[in-house]
Amino acid sequence: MHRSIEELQEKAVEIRKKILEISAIAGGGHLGGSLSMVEILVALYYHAMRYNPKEPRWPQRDRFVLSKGHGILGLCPILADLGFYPEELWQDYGRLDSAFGMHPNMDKIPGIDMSTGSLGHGLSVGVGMALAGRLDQADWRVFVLLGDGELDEGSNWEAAMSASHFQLGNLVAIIDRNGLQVDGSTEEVMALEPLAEKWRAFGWRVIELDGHDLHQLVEALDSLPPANSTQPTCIIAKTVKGKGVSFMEGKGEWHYGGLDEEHTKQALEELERSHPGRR
Ligand SMILES: Cc1ncc(C[n+]2csc(CCOP(=O)(O)OP(=O)(O)O)c2C)c(N)n1
Repeated sequence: MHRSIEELQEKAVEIRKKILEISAIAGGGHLGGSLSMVEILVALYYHAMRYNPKEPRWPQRDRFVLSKGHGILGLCPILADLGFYPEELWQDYGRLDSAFGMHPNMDKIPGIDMSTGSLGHGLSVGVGMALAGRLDQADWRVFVLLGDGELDEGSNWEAAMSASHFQLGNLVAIIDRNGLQVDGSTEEVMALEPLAEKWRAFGWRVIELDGHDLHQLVEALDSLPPANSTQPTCIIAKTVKGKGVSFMEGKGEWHYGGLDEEHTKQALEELERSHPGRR
């Protein structure tokens, strides 16, 4: 189903509201980094990716690895909205033995291709999936969403090197470049810049864009070379941690947190006002 940019923008607002609602069930969650990646996920799931909610392991689907697994709050409302599972499933979010822990579990949640949470592994898994797709001469792609702080893990760079060595044009890494990690700014903790040059030096095709601009995201995803091409793509999406909630935006302390009633009300009102049709 084709959706207009305005419809995608509406979706992004809806998903942000759900993130706040679900986090309230457990009294908190990784809000900052879930809010920063909403448009990236919306562009992937409501525009670019191929999947079948009735058959979550459909062999011809595009694969998605949320390498920054702590962002589960952003992903779970999308999978429910698309019909992978009923919303009720997340009512015990964050409780012991629940399907919805603080990170995605592929054995418990339909639509999750890889259990993640321990940072630094998703891209290596993505390389393996892309190699398997290549062996099968399949036309599906593998999308891996990474945090920028996550790039401090050296395994990412081994994976980046092998992806270009094996000419995996069916692999797309997207970096949620919000500039913050748990303990401060990425540039203070372990400087990443010049980030685009690093990925180019590792043999990747690189696109830099505004990760909240759905026009740019859609255009970049539409411009991907075919899965049987030979160069992996890295999309560096510049974002704002805590995007959409004024008192969280750009604030490292909202990496993980919970909202009291008053702040929940304020945040939901702000999001309500930000609906594209109501601006
Ligand atoms: C191997 C590992 N070390 C530490 C953590 C704890 N941790 C969770 S989120 C996070 C910061 C990640 O920063 P970034 O990738 O920039 O995520 P974002 O800002 O997008 O939330 C850390 C260190 C973890 N999940 N895995």
